[in-house]
Parts: sequence; structure tokens; C-alpha cells
Amino acid sequence: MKLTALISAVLLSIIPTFAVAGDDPTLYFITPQDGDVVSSEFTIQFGLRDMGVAPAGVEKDNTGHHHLLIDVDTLPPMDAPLPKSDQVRHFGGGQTETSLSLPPGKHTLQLVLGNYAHIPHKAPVISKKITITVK
Ligand SMILES: [Cu+2]
Repeated sequence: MKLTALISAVLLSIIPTFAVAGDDPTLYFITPQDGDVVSSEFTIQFGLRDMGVAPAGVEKDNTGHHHLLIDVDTLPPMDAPLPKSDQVRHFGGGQTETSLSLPPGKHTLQLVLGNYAHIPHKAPVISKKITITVK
């Protein structure tokens, strides 16, 4: 009985660790960073931890491709393919960086990972929204 309790306690303390290990994907900007001042043409690098990048059309668990949201105030629906526009750019080739030209002033940038069919994952993988100033 005592042993059973001990085993249960050990299992309970181990299981949650296993359940979350490698299961906490993080999407972020390597560059630019929040608050940066950039020139009119600048490079953006996408960072992703705990998931992989795969081109659109390639169905593989725990992968997706990047979508860059430019000056988007309200996130698009997370249960449908992301729209394609100047403000929502798809990197379906599996690119992890791009070069962008924006008019002078403040702009917001945000990343959303989409699966092979451009649909965000069940627990959507979204970066923090950053604000940059274009000179
Ligand atoms: Cu896409």
C-alpha cells in the first residue's frame, strides 16, 4: 500500500513533465526586435523552437510554415486557412527569412504558423506582436 502510494506519487510527478516536454512551441522574431528602428528595406528572420518548418502542402506532424502579419489589428480566424494578402504573407516554400519594404512610420509585425493547408495549429502558434519604426 505504501509502495503503491509512492509509485503513484512518482508517476504523477513524472507524467506531466513528459507530457509537456518538447510540446511548448515558440514563434518569435530573431530580427528585428520590438522597438527597433529600421531602414525602408530590411530583413526579417523568423525564429521557431520545438517545431519544424515544412513547405505548404507537406503534411508532417509538428511542422508548419511561416505567415507574416503586417499591421494586422485583429487576428484572422484560427480554424480556417489564413487569408493571403499584402498584410498576410505566406512563406509556403519553408523560408525562415524575408526582406521587406515598408513606408516610413510605425508598423506592427506578427508571425503565425500554419500547417500544410495554411490553417493554424489546434493550439495556434503565434508570436508576440512587435512594433518597429521605419526611417
Ligand atoms: Cu500559408
